[in-house]
Amino acid sequence: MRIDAVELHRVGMPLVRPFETSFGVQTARAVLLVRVRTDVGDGWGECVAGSEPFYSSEYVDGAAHVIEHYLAPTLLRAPDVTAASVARLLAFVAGHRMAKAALEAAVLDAELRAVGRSFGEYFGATATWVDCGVSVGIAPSIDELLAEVAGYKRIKLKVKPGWDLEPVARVRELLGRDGLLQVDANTAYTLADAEHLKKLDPFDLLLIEQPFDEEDIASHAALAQMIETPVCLDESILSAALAVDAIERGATSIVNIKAGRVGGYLEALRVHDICRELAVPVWCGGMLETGIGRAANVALAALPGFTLPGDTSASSRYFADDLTELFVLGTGEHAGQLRVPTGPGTGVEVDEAFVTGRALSPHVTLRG
Ligand code: SMG
Ligand code: MG
Repeated sequence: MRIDAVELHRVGMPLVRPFETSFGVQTARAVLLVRVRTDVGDGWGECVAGSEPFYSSEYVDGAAHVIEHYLAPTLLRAPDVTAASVARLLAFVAGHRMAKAALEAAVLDAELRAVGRSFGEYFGATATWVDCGVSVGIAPSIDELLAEVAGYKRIKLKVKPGWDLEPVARVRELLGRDGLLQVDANTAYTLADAEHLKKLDPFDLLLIEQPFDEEDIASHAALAQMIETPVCLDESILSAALAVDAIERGATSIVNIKAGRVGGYLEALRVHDICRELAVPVWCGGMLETGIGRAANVALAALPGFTLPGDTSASSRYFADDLTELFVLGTGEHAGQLRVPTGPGTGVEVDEAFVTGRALSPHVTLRG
């Protein structure tokens, strides 16, 4: 296809409750969306970068800048673009995976809408519903935390030094032995904390996610030797090649897959495929996506290697309203699950009036 224009939209999405992680408290998302206008139709992609470079080095202003000045001009100049060619066309820019992923997703959305195929079908989804977990931020008190954790297939608690053993013990007590429980430290510890982290072993956690620095594969491998709780990398896994390296070094025995973090859904599929070959379970991470990113994540989570519930919560977990239809948990036999969209592209429709009404700044249109 030929890309005629790339639009950048910034939309303010207030959160229904503050979301606290080891790196700070978030009360709203300033979402960067890209729309590609092509000769076969339009497509939308969501950039998962945060407003500030705390989860990773990428952030919204940086992503918008690199798209405007480097990535979009390249796609606009290319005579023929497909989702499968986007990564190669943009490889001359180092890093900036979340920015690249947003463009690739928009191109894929346009491409699939034009032929009436869904993301799920294109990805090779095998499930029609996916199990959902919920990520629970650091809470002001344990009682407030306990009030939050109902209705999902598994609970993930955000932890940091000073907020770990006690909340984990209390939530384990509430869930009982069979409840699926895991923790995410977002790099808040160092290997010097290994003895302390070993005290999590009796709580029978599914995994501990990213206790140490993004670059520190060696310490994760060392920790995995010292504790019973499986170590799962998130921030460190920036590509399929890095996933293989971390697995082979014993630094991760379960992998969190986030398309934005690895540069797009196509690389996410490669992470899934290689992990499946290596018999390493994967699960779908979340970045507080709007319906655009959530739809694509749910489709990804429907692949056969996603054997653990993902951070694919209902929209209402984060937002009172959304720029697409809301994702609502199923009931009865589908309690704690979300249905995989089957409509063309992401399968959700973007409400343009919502995007305009919540715009944080006038949108930018780039043309070839
Ligand atoms: O989308 O449910 C979600 C968020 C899940 O905890 C979540 N994401 O490190 O896994 C993670 C965090 C990153 C986002 S924090 C701003
Ligand atoms: Mg994480």
